Amino acid sequence: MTMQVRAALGLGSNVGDRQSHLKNAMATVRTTPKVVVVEVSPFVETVPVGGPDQPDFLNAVVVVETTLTPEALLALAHQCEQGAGRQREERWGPRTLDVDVLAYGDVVSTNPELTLPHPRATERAFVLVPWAAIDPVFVVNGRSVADWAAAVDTSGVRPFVQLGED
Ligand code: X6L
Ligand code: MG
Ligand code: MG
Repeated sequence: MTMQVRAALGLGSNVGDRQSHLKNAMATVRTTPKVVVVEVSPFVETVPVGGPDQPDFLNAVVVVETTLTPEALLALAHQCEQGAGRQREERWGPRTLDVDVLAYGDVVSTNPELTLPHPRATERAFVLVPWAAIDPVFVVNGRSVADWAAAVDTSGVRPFVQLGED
């Protein structure tokens, strides 16, 4: 029996058709062997944090159950980014699609290529608000996602109305 691990992916886009970039990434994740999407958050429109002046982001979180290793899940994240045509770019600058592994079970890793949990996961409202909407009880660094979300300034996060959602 292979371990099913609960993991969370953070998605963000602020270039081009942001909604399509997020939906296409979700479709890629859904069709990947050994990955089951168990929750998809509402989309939120968010004020950029860090980096240069840039357009507002569309952010979302996807919770999966997977038997992929953390490294394979990171490779899937990069595959999603490449599918959106992400280019080499300025650090923290605008991007068609960013997919981050926010957490992989209770695994802690200091590997700079894949730090787990994600170093900004517990402090960024653009991650915590959508994540808390779908997996509030998940524990990160000893506190629930709901508790982390209650501790951040959420003024830069607003609901995004997805018209024509079926
Ligand atoms: C000082 C130094 C203060 C660095 C903030 C914060 C850097 C966040 C990078 C920082 C600092 C980041 C998104 C974003 C980015 C996103 C929204 C990052 C990486 N990605 N803002 N900024 N959504 N709203 O997905 O998170 S760049
Ligand atoms: Mg990111
Ligand atoms: Mg990233």
